[in-house]
Amino acid sequence: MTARETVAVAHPNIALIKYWGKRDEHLVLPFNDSLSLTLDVFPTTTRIRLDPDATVDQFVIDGRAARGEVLHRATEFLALVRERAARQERAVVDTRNTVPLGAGLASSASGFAALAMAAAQAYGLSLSATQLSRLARRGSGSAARSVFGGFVLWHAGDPDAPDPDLSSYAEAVTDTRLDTALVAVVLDAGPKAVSSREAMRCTVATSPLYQGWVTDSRADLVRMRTALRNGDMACVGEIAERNALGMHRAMEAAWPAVRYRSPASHTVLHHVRRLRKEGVGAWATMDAGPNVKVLCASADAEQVAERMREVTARVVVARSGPGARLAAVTS
Ligand code: 2P0
Repeated sequence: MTARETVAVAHPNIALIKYWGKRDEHLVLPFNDSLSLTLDVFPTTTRIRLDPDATVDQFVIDGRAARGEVLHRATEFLALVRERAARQERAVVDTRNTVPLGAGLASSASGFAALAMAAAQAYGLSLSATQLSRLARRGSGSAARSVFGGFVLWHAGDPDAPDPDLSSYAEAVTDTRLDTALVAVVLDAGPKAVSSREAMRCTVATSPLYQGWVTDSRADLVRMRTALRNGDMACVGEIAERNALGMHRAMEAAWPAVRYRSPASHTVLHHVRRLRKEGVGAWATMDAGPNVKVLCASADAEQVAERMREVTARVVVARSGPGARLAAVTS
């Protein structure tokens, strides 16, 4: 038995152009490109050690043995890494999230990015960042983006390519100096009623608004890249808010309807619009939950956070953060 341990750290990311819906469930290939900001808060730290004597993988997440769907997805992911590395040993994995319970900052992105990096290293796969993002994608789509820091573009890829898996990966967007912040407004600490995986399936299969949203997202991405290059915060904010609200409208038009927006979410969205009318540069985005994240220029973050505290006590300011990294390899 080896005592060699690999430790990796990754941060969550929030999409400004969203990923919602897979055209290939197995390979986790999305319908559209997405663009995100990796955050500087709430890292996930994952430790992995291979155990040649073990017959199953062991996962402890935040001090508790993983089970059910979480364990299944993590084990399938390690099986993929083992297949690529032509190795057999099972692993002992310990993952610690620092995101406060229910803060609405997805831990599956940071979780699978950290696991991909730690597992690749532990099983002896030498991967470039691009290859690592492809691998992380197989665990959870949004994890492909957390491999990189700052603004990140995830290419949906080409379904007709000889190997579609190779065509879908993330990369850093470096042609911008826009210094943005995301002010997370935490409304609900409870677990979500419908998983995003299930909600995506339902939206793709039944929503009359879905294909229109995908088409809009492709145009949004082109305009967003120009706005980032120009350092145009207002344009970036507007595109992000419209893209997120369009995604939620598409889900809400599905059958059965997927509703992540609560009455409290609408109160916060209304408050953000009120701030804009007062001349404050603030734009909302939302993910698979009721919490709202408010995008603004970094210089305005404290003012925006203060104003958001008028509607809720729990507000967290995040800025641009780093990509996934190896923290240690010990023996
Ligand atoms: C995003 N979300 O772009 C979108 C917007 C939530 C709303 O990516 O099924 O956990 O594991 O690939 O990555 C959440 O979905 O989904 C997500 P899977 P994931 O950030």
